[in-house]
Amino acid sequence: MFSNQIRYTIMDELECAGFGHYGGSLSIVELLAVLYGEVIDATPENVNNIDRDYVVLSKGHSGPGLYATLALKGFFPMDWLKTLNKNGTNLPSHPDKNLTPGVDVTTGSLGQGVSVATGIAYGKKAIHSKGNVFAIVGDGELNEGQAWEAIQFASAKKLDNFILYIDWNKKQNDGWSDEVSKSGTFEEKLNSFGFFTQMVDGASVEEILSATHKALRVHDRPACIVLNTTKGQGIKFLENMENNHHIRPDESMMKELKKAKEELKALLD
Ligand SMILES: Cc1ncc(C[n+]2csc(CCOP(=O)(O)OP(=O)(O)O)c2C)c(N)n1
Ligand SMILES: [Mg+2]
Repeated sequence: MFSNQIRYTIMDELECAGFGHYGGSLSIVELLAVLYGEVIDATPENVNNIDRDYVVLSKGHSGPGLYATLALKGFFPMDWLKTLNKNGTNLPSHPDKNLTPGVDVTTGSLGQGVSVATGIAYGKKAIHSKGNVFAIVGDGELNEGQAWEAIQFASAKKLDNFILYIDWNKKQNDGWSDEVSKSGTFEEKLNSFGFFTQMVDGASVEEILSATHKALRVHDRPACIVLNTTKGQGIKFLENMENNHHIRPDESMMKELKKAKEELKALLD
């Protein structure tokens, strides 16, 4: 399964780097598998085609997840993953469109990616270009007011070529999202902002795929899919860890992570 390959590759890449954003990279694995495995038409060959689909990873700290996916899809050599976040790398911890083939938008400053994504969707409409824009935003990231300005804009302009995925993993970098800032229910909220909104199990490739197909059939408004996920998804040891946002594993932690990686490897063979 593509999701297992992505998850294994993330674990390998971060092990090599010695530290990184495990939690938020792992919670979007199933989504990345659906987008790059089943839905979007972006390939290394059609990067210059304006009619292609765009993906904006607004929660840019999950770059290792995107890199694993792009490498597996042949956008750049798998070897590059060993250079994650090292001096001179093409894979900085947060995506940079000028450095990494397949990265559509430079992100990392939270909140901004949603604005850029709606701008691309609006631009596509203006020049009658085909293709859709898929944006991935974090639940903590939605504390940023700028994201809501973009959401209102998408609704006003009826951007039905825009799909927003909210990675509702309930945590941000320094605690539970609801304890940092009360967001309310994303599903109700996005509905009230004029989006066609669905909520799915974010660990289910089937549910994400079917919701995405449904969203693509909506032709009068933008769509939102709230992904009910777990931070550190798919690696029990990490799911159970309180602070799993950015980890620099000590020796005993590394042992656990290596064990989890080997278990994933068995699923690939
Ligand atoms: C504008 C801005 N403020 C603060 C940060 C630091 N920061 C990095 S990740 C993060 C938490 C993000 O939480 P969430 O969006 O829920 O991401 P996930 O749980 O998916 O990792 C913060 C505050 C940032 N990158 N950009
Ligand atoms: Mg979160």
